[in-house]
Amino acid sequence: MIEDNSGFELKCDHVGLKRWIDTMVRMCKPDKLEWIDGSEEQKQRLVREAATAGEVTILNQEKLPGCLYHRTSVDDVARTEELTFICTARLEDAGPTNNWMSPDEGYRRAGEIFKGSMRGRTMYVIPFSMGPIGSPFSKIGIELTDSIYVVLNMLIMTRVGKRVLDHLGSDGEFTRCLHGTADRNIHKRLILHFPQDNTIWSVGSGYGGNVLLGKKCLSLRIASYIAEKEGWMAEHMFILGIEEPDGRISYVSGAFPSACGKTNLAMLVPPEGLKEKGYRIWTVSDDIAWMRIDTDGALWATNPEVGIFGVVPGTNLKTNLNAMKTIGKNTIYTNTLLKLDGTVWWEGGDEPPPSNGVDWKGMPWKPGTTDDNGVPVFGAHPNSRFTAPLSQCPTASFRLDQPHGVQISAILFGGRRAYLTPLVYQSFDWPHGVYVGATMHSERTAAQRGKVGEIRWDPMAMIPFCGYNMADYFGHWLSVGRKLDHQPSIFHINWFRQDENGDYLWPGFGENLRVMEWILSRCRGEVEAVETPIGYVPRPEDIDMTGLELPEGAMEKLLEVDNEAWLEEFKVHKKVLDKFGDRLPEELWRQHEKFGERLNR
Ligand code: SAT
Ligand code: MN
Repeated sequence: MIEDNSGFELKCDHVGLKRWIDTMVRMCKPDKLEWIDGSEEQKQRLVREAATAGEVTILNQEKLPGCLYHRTSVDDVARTEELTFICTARLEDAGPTNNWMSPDEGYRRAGEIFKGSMRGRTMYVIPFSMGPIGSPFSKIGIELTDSIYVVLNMLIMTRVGKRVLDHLGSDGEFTRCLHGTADRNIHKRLILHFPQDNTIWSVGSGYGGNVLLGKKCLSLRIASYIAEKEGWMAEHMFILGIEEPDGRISYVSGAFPSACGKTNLAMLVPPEGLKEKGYRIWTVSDDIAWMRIDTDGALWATNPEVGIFGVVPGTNLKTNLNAMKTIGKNTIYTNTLLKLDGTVWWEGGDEPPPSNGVDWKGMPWKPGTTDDNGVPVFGAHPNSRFTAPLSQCPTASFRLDQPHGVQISAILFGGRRAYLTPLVYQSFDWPHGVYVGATMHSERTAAQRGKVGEIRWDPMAMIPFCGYNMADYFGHWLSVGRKLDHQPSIFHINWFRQDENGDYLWPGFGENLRVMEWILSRCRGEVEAVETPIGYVPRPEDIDMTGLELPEGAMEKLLEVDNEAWLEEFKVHKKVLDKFGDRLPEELWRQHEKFGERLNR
């Protein structure tokens, strides 16, 4: 085994871990090995090295202290779902919504790309914990990577270093995460998950969602598989606390697809009109929730991460004041525009475009720049990202390190639908809520490669992230519901409904608190609602509109349930549920039938 002579070597007496590293070293053939201990000293050295190598740019330290800039390759700017596989022994264990490869083929194909790919490079060993170290919710991973950018991001996104290794001890369980940049070639890129081996292999990419293996790969794909076995839930959800003046805090979690506003909602600023009510918002998570049934029969949730990997474009003081306050220091910007003064700029921010800059592709850019076809060129990629410590967020919850998490009162499903789906509705009960989640559709965003705007079925916002057969995943949801003595109510929301002219009917952002208020009143049984075939919809007068004027008829339109249109959607539901054949839990067909009856009544 090659030695770590970086001066940061960690003492490790975990034989299984050492043996695995040894095998990976023999395959990838790095020149050096370096353990990441989590110290500031080591981080600073790595920043200097990455800057010298051109892997990151140190931004203007007066204006953006501790901030770095990075560009990915042009074809490596979002998750590549078509190159992401679940490698289980049997195809049916991955299910019809996942790309599948046999473990043998996966190890062989990726192994060929990994082979010798770290020659001349350093392999970093990152011991990380998803969740507070030692909490019953938490899991440990070890990521091997040849990218300093990955190391620097993992240091922000997860709990890293010696304390994790100490907790792991000499025989603790951990997820084996191997990442190699190789030559960042899309034709030699594979993101492979081996749930049965608790292993992840990612090669040929440098983009966040593909390479920060603690995030989607471990915390959702591998964790969802483990969670089903162990009886808990790993979900693509934000967690938000709403504190009322009497000090009572209610926590809500919600699953929206990538780039549909989880981050904005998780740190919302109460709108002017509701200021008097004295709400205070607490951000627990903006992307992932691990949830457990506790001995009190309620559902408790933690955020396995400690950082935010958020979409930059569109972020400004009005849309997300708290994000703006979070990303002014110690932040890594990826694929934004780089200004000549060493700061960054993006579309939809607060500042006017600079007269000159370098765009996300590394090309000179000025306002009005177009490509060969005359199409305007963005300065920042639409999926450009910031990586920032959640602790810097003014609304960061004081319970982030609570090993026990927070108790969830309501669960939200949501997405982008220009038509059809009302602003908010409540499911009749837990099994109906599971049906709502299992059949939800949303418009595609820039967070995944593919055609933006196209309507995509995305059950529980987990379609790209469920590590096993989704029929079994729905069954698991139903079973968790049966075990809960205190079931959270399940709602569906849509901030993106449009009028005939394509204008948004709802202002969104901070105003969404008005909808959250209704949701909490429903949870407490304080307010009546209108029963419709899809669920309970608010009476317009029950949404507090103090200080917010909507055009005449907009609220009615926002809450409208168009029976004809839902009958069409009902047919689509059948099509998606049919994909699972016999494996789909009977209960979902029962829900489907009941839905049909309600629509035809
Ligand atoms: O790219 S990530 O998967 O990390 C972010 C997202 O798409 O939700
Ligand atoms: Mn996400």
